[in-house]
Amino acid sequence: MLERFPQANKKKSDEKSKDEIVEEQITHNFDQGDTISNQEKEHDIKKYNVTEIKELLNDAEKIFSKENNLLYIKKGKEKNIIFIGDIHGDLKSLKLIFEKYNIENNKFIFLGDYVDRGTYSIDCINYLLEKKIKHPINVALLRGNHESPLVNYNYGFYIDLRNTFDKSSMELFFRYNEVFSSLPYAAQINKYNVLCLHGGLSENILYIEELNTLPKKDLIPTTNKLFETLWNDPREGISDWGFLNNSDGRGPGTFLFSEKITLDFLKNNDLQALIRGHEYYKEGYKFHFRKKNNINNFSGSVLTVFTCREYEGVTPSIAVLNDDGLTLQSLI
Ligand SMILES: [Mn+2]
Repeated sequence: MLERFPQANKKKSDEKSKDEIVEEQITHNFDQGDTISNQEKEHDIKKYNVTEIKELLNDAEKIFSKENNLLYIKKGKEKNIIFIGDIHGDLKSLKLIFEKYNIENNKFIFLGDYVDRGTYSIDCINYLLEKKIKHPINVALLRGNHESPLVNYNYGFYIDLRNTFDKSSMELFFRYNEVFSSLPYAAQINKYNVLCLHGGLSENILYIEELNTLPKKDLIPTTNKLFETLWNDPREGISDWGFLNNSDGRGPGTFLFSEKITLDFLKNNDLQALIRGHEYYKEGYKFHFRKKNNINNFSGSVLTVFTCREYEGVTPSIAVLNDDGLTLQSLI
């Protein structure tokens, strides 16, 4: 279960050091990816050293510490609001987004899961933090369930840090995760009354303002309300009243939420729709449940967006919302 990609265990090596064997035991034999020199050839982006990363993290943390858990995004003169699902170390998707859409004229809502699984976790998170620092109003970075040390120790990010920074890796690992714990949990888009978050609705959150009462810097996270916000999934066909225990799926403490729960929640909070990431769909997106909004081309009350190209057979996608309605675009 704890593999980057279950079908992508490519590395074969006859000679393994003790360290490698220990790491493999921790990480269940996932592919360790390209070497740094290959990454540099492939992607013309800034490679940060340890000192520069610490500065980057300090600068980003100052911005995140001023943001509420529930971000309020105002649509101003920007042409589009762009929603980006799980990135998981996919630098190519990230670069395509900013090549296609000028950062000055659009707003970008990243729905979490920046590290783990894919090849370029460190590059992706550094690139995103750099964008956030330069354009704090136009870029929102929400927290995903992989922005937690218990997850990103096991699914690739920690090993990438080990491979790249050796003795500084543990210090960086903790520092990155401190900063991850200061990310906002959700965002509301004023003009369209859309709520964005990584996972889903939580049984114990009836009103979105409750997100602002949750503690910041909740590293693990420890509160059920936040844990479920980062982990839960919508699911068709489950009983109307509720939340179905998903221990067998994603593990203890996670739940599936129904159409009725969603429609009641949207109504109580005067929202039109929910946009979230967290789930892989081959098409790169999926609409869930009956439509309860008047947004053009939005054919459900929940939209899942998935943007990482490194899953087999996926069409990585983003969602673009403007006054004409919603469009889903593939990043091929
Ligand atoms: Mn996720």
